[in-house]
Amino acid sequence: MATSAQARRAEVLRALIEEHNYRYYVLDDPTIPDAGYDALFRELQALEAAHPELVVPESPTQRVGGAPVPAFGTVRHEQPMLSLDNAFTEEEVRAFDRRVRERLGTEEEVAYSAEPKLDGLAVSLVYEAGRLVRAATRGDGFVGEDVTHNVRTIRALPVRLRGDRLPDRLEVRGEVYMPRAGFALLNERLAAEGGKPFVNPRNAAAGSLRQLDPRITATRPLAFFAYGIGSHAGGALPDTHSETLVRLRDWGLPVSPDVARVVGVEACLDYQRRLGERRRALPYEVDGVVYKVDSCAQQEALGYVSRAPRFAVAHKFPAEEQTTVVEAVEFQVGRTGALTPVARLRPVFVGGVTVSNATLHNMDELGRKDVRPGDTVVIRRAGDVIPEVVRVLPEQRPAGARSVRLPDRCPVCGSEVVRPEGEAIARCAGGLACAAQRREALRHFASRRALDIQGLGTQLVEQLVTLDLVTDPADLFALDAATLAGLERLGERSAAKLVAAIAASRETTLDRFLYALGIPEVGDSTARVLARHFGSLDALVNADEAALTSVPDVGPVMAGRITAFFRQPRNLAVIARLRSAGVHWPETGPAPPAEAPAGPVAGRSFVLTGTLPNLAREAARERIEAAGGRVAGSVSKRTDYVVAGADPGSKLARALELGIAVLDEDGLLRLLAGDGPAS
Ligand code: D41
Repeated sequence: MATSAQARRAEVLRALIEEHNYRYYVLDDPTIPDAGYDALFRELQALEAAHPELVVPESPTQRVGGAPVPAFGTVRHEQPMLSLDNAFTEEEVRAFDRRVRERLGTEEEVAYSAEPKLDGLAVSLVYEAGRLVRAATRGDGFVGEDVTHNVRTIRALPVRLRGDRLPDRLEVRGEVYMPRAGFALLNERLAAEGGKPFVNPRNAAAGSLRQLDPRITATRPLAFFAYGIGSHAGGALPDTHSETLVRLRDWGLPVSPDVARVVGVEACLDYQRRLGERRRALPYEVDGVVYKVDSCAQQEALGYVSRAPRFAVAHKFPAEEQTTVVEAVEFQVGRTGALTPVARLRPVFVGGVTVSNATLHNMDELGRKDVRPGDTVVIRRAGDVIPEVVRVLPEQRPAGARSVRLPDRCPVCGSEVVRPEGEAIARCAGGLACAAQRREALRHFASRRALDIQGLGTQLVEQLVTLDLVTDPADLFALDAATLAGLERLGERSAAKLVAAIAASRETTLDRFLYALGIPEVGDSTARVLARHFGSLDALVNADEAALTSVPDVGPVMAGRITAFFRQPRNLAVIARLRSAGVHWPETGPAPPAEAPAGPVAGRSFVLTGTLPNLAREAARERIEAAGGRVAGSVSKRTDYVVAGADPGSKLARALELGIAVLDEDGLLRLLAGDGPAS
């Protein structure tokens, strides 16, 4: 038997852990490092293991999930869970607001609570005397499934409410969702285990919540935001919805930090536009915003139509996924000759624009997705990310649809196409004899992070290459205004401006110049590292593989690419011509032996991928460097941390493959603040 001191200690530990959970999940303001939290948790676990009678259902240790259930029970909601009317345009929202004011008989502007509309699963949670006793899915609005055993594993959700003025019985409504970062990690894990990935965070949340085995749910990164109260008994509630949300937060329930009280319909629309701009950087998926009349008295006066309240409306963002038909699959040739399969689509409106092409990345991806001309496919365009084919709808495949083969010859120049054994990427062997490669090399050379030649856009490059005015980047510096003014869509003024921009680009920096050369594998981060390390172009050109691999974050593959590039006489000739055309940069000479970096992440190597919710890429880099770390362009065994935001790329997959620690923005900031590794 546990002593009474041990029982008291268990209760203290539970309270401490709950307090830290609240600070972490609800206030987003943790006060102890993860290691301190873990120590408390382990102490409680040990105590409970030694004295099983101390275990209570609401103990934080019970979040790992109990025994599987044979089937879901059903739950009849005390108050039906209503649905929301949708508005797709600003006009529809203004019409909603007019109807509200007519019914309320007021000319005055109405106050609304504006909230992100999370793309998850609506649930109802019943708390009795502050304890979670029942959790149910929305179901058909009247009867849902009993998912109490699974909801208990969601760490963001209190199993015990805190604070005072608690009603005897409280039914909380909210959305269970999966944050994007967790979704990406889950899919990577499922793929590594040979499982089937989920198509989007919503499906992942639904699939995870509807598990018969709560031990599986416990491993899924589910989260929760409360958006209202269904019914309650005992105790008074606030008079407005926005105050209700504050009350829910005080009771320990997570509420979206992005809710706002706004007055009048134009402020609603403003809110929607602003959230729309942040949409892609939010840590969770939203499919719109919800406006709710803020005053509870006004809500009641407005009442309901059939199954939706008259006091609320969902203003949807344009859908990010749509289906359409693949009309053809063609191959595009890139800067390094890589052949990229591209689906030509029947035009479709998705993510706010009309899309008629989507990349299929490479042959492996094409094979995996098995996209064939004639197929009906799901297209996704999130934010300003390039549209992609998510998947084929196999049941809609027409009979006789033929799979796509890699062409033997480059579709642009007719040169041979080679695909080294085991590589995903097939390349045109034509080099600069291929107009597509010339065009892409020029575009890259002029791009923002390279020599940043303003006004040298895609169409202009296309003309310069087609008319054979420019073969390689060095030819750009021989162009004169008279020649340029003869081109389509380029007047004399723009021609003169472009000549000036080309001239101005002569003065550059070594890292920009290196990046502009388009050495395979060398992105802007690597170019920066190389420039700093070698200090002069000649030192880099003469470096052997051993000298290169001694540079932090340069591995043998990259070193091989770099030496191969500088062995090519054609590349050296282009460099020589660029220099004699006047392209120059300050040469600093070899970097002094680096001072031992100082700071919380001294000497640690980071790779950034995806869009972070708040920090721009440059800002993240500056903070990492200020804390003594460095940022590399690619993931290798020597990478210490990968920082992943929304829509991470292959770098995240590689990090997981290599077992490298992955951080989100929060984790990064905590690490930089010296809070110890948040893994
Ligand atoms: O974020 C959401 N998905 C959300 C859903 C929200 N923020 N508020 C909501 N409010 C309601 C009312 C006004 C009817 C209580 C909702 C939903 N309903 C809802 N979710 C699924 C069906 C209805």
